[in-house]
Amino acid sequence: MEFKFPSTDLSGWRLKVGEDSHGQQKWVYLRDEKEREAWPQDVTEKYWIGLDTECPELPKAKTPLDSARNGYQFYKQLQSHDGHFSTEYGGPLFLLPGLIIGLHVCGQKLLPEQETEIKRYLLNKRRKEGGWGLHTAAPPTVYGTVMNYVALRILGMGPDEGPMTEIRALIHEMGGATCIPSWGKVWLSVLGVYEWDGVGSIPPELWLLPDWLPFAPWRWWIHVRQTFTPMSYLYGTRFVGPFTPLVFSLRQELYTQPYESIKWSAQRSNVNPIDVYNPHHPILDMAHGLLAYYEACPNIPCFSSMLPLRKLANRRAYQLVCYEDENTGYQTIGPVSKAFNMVCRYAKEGKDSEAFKKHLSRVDDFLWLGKDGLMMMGTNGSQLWDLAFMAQAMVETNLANEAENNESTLKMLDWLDKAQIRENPKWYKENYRHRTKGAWAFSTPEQGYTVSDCTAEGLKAVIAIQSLPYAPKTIDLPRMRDSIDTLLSMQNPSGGYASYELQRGSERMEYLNAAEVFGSIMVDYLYPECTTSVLSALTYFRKLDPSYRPEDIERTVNKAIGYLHDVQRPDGSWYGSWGICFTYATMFALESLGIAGETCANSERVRRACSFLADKQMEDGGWGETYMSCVNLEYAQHEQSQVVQTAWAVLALIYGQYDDKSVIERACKLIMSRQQPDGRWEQEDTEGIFNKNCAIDYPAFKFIFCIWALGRADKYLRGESH
Ligand code: LAN
Repeated sequence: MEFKFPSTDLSGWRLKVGEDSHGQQKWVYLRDEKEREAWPQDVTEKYWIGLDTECPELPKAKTPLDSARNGYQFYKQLQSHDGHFSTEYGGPLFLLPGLIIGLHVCGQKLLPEQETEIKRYLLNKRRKEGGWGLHTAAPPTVYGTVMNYVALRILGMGPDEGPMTEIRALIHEMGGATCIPSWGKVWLSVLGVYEWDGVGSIPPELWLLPDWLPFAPWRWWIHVRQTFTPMSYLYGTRFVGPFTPLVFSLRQELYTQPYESIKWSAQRSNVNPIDVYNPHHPILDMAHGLLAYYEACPNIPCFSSMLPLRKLANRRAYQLVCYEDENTGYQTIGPVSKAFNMVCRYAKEGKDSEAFKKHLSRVDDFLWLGKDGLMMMGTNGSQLWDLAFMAQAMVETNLANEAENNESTLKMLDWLDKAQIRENPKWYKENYRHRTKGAWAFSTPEQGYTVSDCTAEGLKAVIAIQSLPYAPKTIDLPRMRDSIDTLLSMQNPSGGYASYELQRGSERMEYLNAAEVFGSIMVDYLYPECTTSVLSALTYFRKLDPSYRPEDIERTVNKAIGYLHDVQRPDGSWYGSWGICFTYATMFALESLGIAGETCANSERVRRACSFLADKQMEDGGWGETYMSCVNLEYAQHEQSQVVQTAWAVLALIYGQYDDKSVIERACKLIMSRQQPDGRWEQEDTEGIFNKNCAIDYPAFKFIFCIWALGRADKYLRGESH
């Protein structure tokens, strides 16, 4: 029988915004025709699902500003009633399987329509080589292929249905699931298709260590410790879900030898080299070797006295899981900890507990229906991040002053107002959190994590909109000062800024990195992107309110500039860790240096950075870098120019006041030539990255940055500098 790709009736899907908390977005399926009629699909829904939006053709753009205006004319239709622009945030392929396994072991199922759309997504994202990689742009690995195969099986695909036989053959060809990376080993053990004995120790006892120890976990990067904590609880309690027929079947399907004959203790550091970005350091393997003795203690009668320690440690890890849940409205910091924490709460408190129910009620926040199906996003959205840039672009291009855009701009201010975090977290010191008062999070205030550059861009957006003659001063000075206090609290001694917190430990902590697929994750590193956003925000703020902490701001600004100078590469560029890559970071660097007064006219560094970019312009006038730049730390040329990177380069050159205007002119022509008659730009290659090795998409960037660059270029080419 021929295999039919699963799909639901796409006209039944709607996006609900702000139902449970500010900025929340979740897709719901209406089964009833009457309901559908009462709540018709809008442009936002049709656009993201890939249906015809029937948007009108706009007058052809003659100038870059016309083109920017058309771009916003289109993009404005994707603005929600609450003011933000709901956006897909996909790319990573290791997130959905965690959620699917997690729900399965807790005896839960998503709605049938959600399941169908997830299957469609996974099958659409399968690579021509036959499996899945770490993210949609990468070739297959054991991690991606095994985890997504398991997800499809849990979702009801038969072992030989459609492409499953072929996928299984690939898994066997790659050595079977024994050599899956460590996070995969953990999920498979939770499901009962791997043995905990095959997982390197994840000791919750680390949470009993005194805080002064240089490797104590509170010093780790927040994402790593919030993932480690629930993992260590599940490991410490050796949690395994129910032994269903599916579990027994998967035990047969995933391996190249009978399950019972596998020597599990030999698998702890067995990882297929095609998966490895960051090999284990010998110190980690040594620690695991020693810990193996400790883990064996309960089996040796005279050592069972160790058990109380494990019990105490499990209790401590569980307490931290609860703190995190309560601090974030049960969303947790991100999608990995979301699924792990949910399983912990189920394991300890059961399916009828309040906590577990609250977890379930916050699953949909992470799911997004795109044109290829339903995915799990990198976060519960990128609400603040997209909106903050769009707001600044609107003001800097003057589009915000055009009457037809006033309302939309004010809605953005309203969103920002409600999105600022007003207090520190409930479990602040108890959960080793950084302050949040006055901050903005990457997504929503409920998720509630301060990010240095999100706070900075949020503040810049507020300052920009509130400078408009028609805008109210909704966010008053005391509230801005709160966010300045947060920003000032986040600078590291070298002048640089990390992402969520101060850098709390030595970069040598990387010796303990057990996640073979990611690099540079163990502590919060310093990033030019984060530093530049803060630098720009402080510079704008002190013009607005020169009386507030002037010496502190002055010192912080100077140190930030010093840091940026220090990390500029000899070729003039900056390395980007969150966007691709040198083009991205160089844009941020030149923006903030420009605001602080450094341009081509007075700075050799800025001239060097501009020449770096100008040299990379392609024949057709565009720029294009692939995510391999981030992986290999070396500029990797894309075969095709990309509108987003072209826009970044244009902005960078304008910030640096580069004097060869023909370079900018050609770039604008390219961006304009790619604009569709209704004002949109089509999606091109992925724009973002994290942990050196995992690409992540920022589909709103093609609107935001093209509009921003074209609008600014229009002025620049006409000789106005601002
Ligand atoms: C993000 C997305 C936004 C990003 C920027 C604001 C762009 C950056 O400048 C600071 C760091 C931050 C907030 C960031 C950190 C890591 C995230 C949360 C992500 C890349 C989105 C997904 C990723 C998260 C770690 C994914 C889950 C995977 C694990 C390895 C736990």
